[in-house]
Formats: sequence, structure tokens, C-alpha cells
Amino acid sequence: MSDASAVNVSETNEPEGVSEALQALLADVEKMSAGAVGAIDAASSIEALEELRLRFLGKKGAFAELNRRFGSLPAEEKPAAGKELNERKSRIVAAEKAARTRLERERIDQRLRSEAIDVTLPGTAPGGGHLHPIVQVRREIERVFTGMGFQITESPEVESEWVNFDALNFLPDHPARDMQDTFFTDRGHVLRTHTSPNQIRAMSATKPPLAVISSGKVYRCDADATHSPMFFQMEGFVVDQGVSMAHLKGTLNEFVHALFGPGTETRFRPSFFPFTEPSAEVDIRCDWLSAGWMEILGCGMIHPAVLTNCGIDPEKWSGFAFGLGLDRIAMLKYGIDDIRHLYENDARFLSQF
Ligand code: FA5
Repeated sequence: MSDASAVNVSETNEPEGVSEALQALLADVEKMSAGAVGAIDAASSIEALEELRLRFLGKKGAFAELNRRFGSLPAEEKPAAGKELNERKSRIVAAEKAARTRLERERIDQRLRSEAIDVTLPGTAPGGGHLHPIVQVRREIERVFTGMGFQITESPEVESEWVNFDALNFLPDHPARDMQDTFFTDRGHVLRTHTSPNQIRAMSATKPPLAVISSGKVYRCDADATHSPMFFQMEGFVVDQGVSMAHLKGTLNEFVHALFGPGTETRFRPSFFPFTEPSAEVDIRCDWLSAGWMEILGCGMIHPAVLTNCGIDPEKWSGFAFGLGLDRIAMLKYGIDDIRHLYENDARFLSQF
């Protein structure tokens, strides 16, 4: 029902005592406000609503125009007409507010729907890592030797010069002690150049009989496709009564056959290490290499001076020792042609093993 009844225009078509200007104004107010509320209620977006707000309520909008016409009404008609105009305007403002609230809620709902995350979807599983090829090889070799009764021990990477060299019977002027070959940390200490210091530590700490393996990083000033300044070695040794070169050969052949297959040929070449006498290097046959053989380890009978340095009587006890390059064995086993691939941490390379 129209509030124009306040000035008696809704009940009769020709209200008495009402000016023509007021009649026309009220009729236009009625028409405009009904149209405005309808259009605002039907607005389908905030942008469209804003357009309607400017069209009806803006400074140059329809209501402003009606207000201007209100200014020219006779003074006695202004209070009732003003009230009518204000009420109509309030209804449009209220409709606009309600529509804005509705449209904003719709916009949020729609955004929530479009950005919804389906927590029931299966996630992208992170690529599973695996053991580095050197660790795989180390564990495989450890299985072979522990199966033969060897125990696993550890020794430090920063080692005294005495344990790394002197106790192992290196003479004071041995070339391995050279600054060009060895990383010195401070006076009297080096980054161990091999795992043989573990022999000294284990034999000094425990009385024979002993059968020990130990592995870890070793360091040398050395770098090319088959030499890395940091690489991995595994040391093994046995001390008991009556240990001979035959035990050494038998143990190492058994190891090579377990790791590379029963038909793998080995070759023991005479060599020299200050801490073993006699000494040998062991090659395995690799038909794909032009040389036909690849060196995998150094070995020998533990030098009596080394046993003495550890408080073991060489007249009563004897032993053999060997040291192998884990990197080289991983390269052989997996057909890797450059040792540096093992340390570049390229997931595409490592994922192959
Ligand atoms: C030694 O280090 C002796 N301690 C081994 C030993 C132990 C002999 C017990 C006798 C008794 P050699 O320097 O040859 O020996 O190194 C042993 C193995 O380590 C080599 O056969 C080779 O496989 C590997 N190796 C040596 N230098 C490097 C290097 N820079 N990068 C990668 N592997 C290496």
C-alpha cells in the first residue's frame, strides 16, 4: 500500500486542495520507486547493482531529480511531500542494502565453491628415495664378511699422523705423507688417507683372535674420472695363530665370487705397502675393459712391525689385511664410467640404482 495516503492521493484520483505539481510528483515517485525496488531486487551482480544505485540514488539520479521538483512545491505541501519522498528513498536504500548483502554472500559462496579443495583426492606422493649406490654396495659387502664371522668397527676420519702413518710402518720420508697427497688439518693430524688406521685402533684395543671390517670416507689430493679427493674404503683384517697367505687368498676369492658371481676370475699381483709383507693387489677380470682387468683392492700379510706397534707378539700371532675402494666396486658393479657421478647428487642418475 502506498504511503501517498499521507497526502490523500491514493484513495481518490482528484484529491482536493492538492496542487498539480504535487500530484505529478507523487505519481512519479510512486512509479520510480516501484521500478527501482523491482530492478534492485532482480540485480544479478554487484556491478549491476552499483549501476542501479547511481541511476536512482546518485547525485544525478532519479531521486535527485524528484528532489529538485520538490523544491518548487508550495510551502504548505512540502512537509507531507517531503515525508513521502524520504520514505520512498528509505525503501530503495533498504532494498539496495539487502541486495548488496545477498550478492556479496553469493559471490563468497561462489568463490568458496570454485576454490574448494577436495580433501578426499589422493595426494601427489613424494618420490621415494633409496640408498645411495655406495651404501648399497657397502651393505652387500658387509653381509658377505659378517657371514664369514667378521665384526664391524668404526674409526675417526680425522686421524693422528702417528696412527695414519707411523704405526702402519710408513717411513718419515714416505711420499704419501707429502702435502700434495694428504690433507693436513693441524700439526700432527690428517684427514685419514685410508681405512688402515682402523687396524691400529682395533688391534690396540682388543686382543687377538680378531676378524674385523671397517669402512668410511677417506681423503687424498687426487681428482679425475677414477679418483676422487673424498672416496670410500673398506678395511678388513684377521689376526690369529697360523694365519697364512692361503687364508688371505681364500677369503678374498670367496668375497669376489659372492659379490660378482662364482665364475669371476681374480688375479693377485705382487705389490708394496709399508704395513704388509708380502703385499698384493687384486684385480678382477673385466672383459669390457681394454686392459681386461680392474684393480679392486690392496692386501697382504700384516707386517710384524705393525703387530708389535699394537702390542701383539708377531712370533705368536700372524694376520692378513685388505683395503678396497667401495666407489670402484660400485662403478664396476653398476657400469659407472666416472666416479664423479657418484657425488653430484643428480637424482636422475642416482634413481637408476
Ligand atoms: C690403500 O689405501 C691401502 N690402505 C689398502 C691396503 C689395506 C693394503 C690393507 C694392504 C692391506 P690403495 O692406495 O691402493 O691402498 O687404495 C686401495 C683402493 O682404494 C684402490 O684399490 C682403489 O680401489 C681405491 N682408491 C684409491 N685411491 C682412490 C681415489 N682417489 N678415488 C677412488 N678410489 C680410490
